Amino acid sequence: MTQNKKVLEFIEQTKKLCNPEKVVWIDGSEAQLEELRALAVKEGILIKLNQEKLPGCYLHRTCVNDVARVEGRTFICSSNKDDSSPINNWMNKDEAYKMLNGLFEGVMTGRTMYVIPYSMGAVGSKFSKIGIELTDSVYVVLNMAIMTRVGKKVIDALGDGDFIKGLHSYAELNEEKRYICHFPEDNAIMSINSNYGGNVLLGKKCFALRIASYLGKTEGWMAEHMLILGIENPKGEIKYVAAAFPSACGKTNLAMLIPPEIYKNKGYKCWCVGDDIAWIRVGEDGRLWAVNPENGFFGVAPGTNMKSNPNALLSTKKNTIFTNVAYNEDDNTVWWEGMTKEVPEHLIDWKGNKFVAGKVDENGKPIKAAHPNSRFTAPTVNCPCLSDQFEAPNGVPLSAIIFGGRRAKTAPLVYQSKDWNNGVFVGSIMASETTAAATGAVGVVRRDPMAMRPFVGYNMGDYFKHWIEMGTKIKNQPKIFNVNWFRTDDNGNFIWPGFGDNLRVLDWILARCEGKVDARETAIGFIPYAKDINIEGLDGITENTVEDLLSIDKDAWTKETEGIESFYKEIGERVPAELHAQLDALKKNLNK
Ligand code: GTP
Ligand code: SPV
Ligand code: MN
Repeated sequence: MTQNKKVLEFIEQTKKLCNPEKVVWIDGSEAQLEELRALAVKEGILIKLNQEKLPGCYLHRTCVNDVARVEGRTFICSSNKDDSSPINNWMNKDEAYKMLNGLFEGVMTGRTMYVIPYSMGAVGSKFSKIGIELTDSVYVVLNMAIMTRVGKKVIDALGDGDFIKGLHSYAELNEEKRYICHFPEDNAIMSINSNYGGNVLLGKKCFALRIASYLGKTEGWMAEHMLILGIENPKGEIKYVAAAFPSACGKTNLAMLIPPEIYKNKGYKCWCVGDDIAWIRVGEDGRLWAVNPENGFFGVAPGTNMKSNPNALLSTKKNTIFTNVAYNEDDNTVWWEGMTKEVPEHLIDWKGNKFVAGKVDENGKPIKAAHPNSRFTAPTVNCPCLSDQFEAPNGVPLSAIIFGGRRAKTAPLVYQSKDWNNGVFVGSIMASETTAAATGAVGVVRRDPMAMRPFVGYNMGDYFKHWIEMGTKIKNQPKIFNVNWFRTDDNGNFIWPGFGDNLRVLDWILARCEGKVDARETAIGFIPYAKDINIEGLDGITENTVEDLLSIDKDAWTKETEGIESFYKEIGERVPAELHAQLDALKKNLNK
């Protein structure tokens, strides 16, 4: 398929190491993919779903110990320990290669090794980058074929150029020997003993964030864990925003937002450019321009329904792979918690057992039919609100950057930073309650700067520095905001309705960008006047509720500054002086 010496050598070396029975090139043709789907069904890897209701759709169940990203077993491997920071895992690169080469030795014996040439970004665009993933997993091949552009056209575009090497084997799915390793100095990724999402679809978090963030630092651009959304006003003008929320904190939902009635009636429309990753560059006009390097959505299934996110649900109606959702025996379809009010009568849960509604586990917690981190892999073309700029080679210009997380109390519904460096500070102090997207405890508040804690490919202090430096290169800087859809009342219920109604907050954000609305300056930044958040047509929300959602608890924020201080300390001495100065200023302002 290619004369590219580096590609051929990579394949030869891997063949020697892993000893596959045969090597199959993925050419990207529908015929080949259809053959692989049939093979996966035959081998019990996929279940073919009702082809009338869900044409081209399949269900996959992972091993029960392999249901999310494993941050504890994810490593940046390089020559210098300082290339990473204490909040991420680092391994000496030579030791990592030695250990991994041991684990990969002969691992594909009797198996097929697939060669997946893939492009992150539209094939041939000058901002796109190419990777080759070698894997023994048909599941990975079929997911990569949705999430990225794959096949011959990519190899042709590569010519004799360079690429990111990716090697994956599900090996024995042994969690004790599971490693997701990144070699930024060598443009290489090695992943073993998992067969789940972000651990193994190497184009996504491994390449498009960890390796790409490192490339971005070296080359002067940014790879971010951000959705990209276009908001069209009644005059037909479209403004774009990018937003970074930690995993399972609402990116896909915001990216596919449907305007509330009163906005729809006025003529507002929203367009999805991306739901998870943004590659961002300074354009010739001095603005920031963002592209979504992916070609599919790997979205959280539970909670997705015709009310919360119809565009996501509609995106999964054809050519989609479902992972760890429940199986509906009655009509050979799928189900998950929050899809419909009524629980179908005959469900098989994500582990393959008969589901009994209301049954609890040994800790008294209700057993779920679908895993909380169950997902759909759906082609972007399925999305009813996909932006016509989705494949624009230069991407879309950003008016605003939005940070946000799950905070039950401290963070207000929305606030605006004072300037770029203050915005970088706001991103750096992001904190959020953990979710099921990664293994470990759920609901614990942890710092997750720019939603990149698990995804930055180098030292977090240097990453902050890169943000500060980018600011000096952007003539027309986007404004930077922070949002929190997740404040709760005394009973633990979310106060803000969220989802489509988040447009009401975006509306204020865009008005601020255009200098059309005043705001109140506070210690943490600019807060809206409650009257300026449009609550027309919202049940049970009054100006007082909004006032409450926007309130800032001085004591909580003072405590917050202590948390930030120790977090900066934990990252170490590379946290830039500019951010320490921002923290000092915040402390001073809170004491005023
Ligand atoms: P990753 O794919 O892991 O990066 O997640 P994500 O950031 O795309 O999160 P997603 O949009 O899938 O949402 C995750 C969960 O948050 C789902 O259960 C949603 O129902 C819930 N959620 C999203 N937006 C809102 C909101 O505005 N309000 C509330 N209360 N919940 C929301
Ligand atoms: C996330 O966890 O942020 C995801 C899912 O988008 S995964 O691809 O598994 O990283
Ligand atoms: Mn994500």
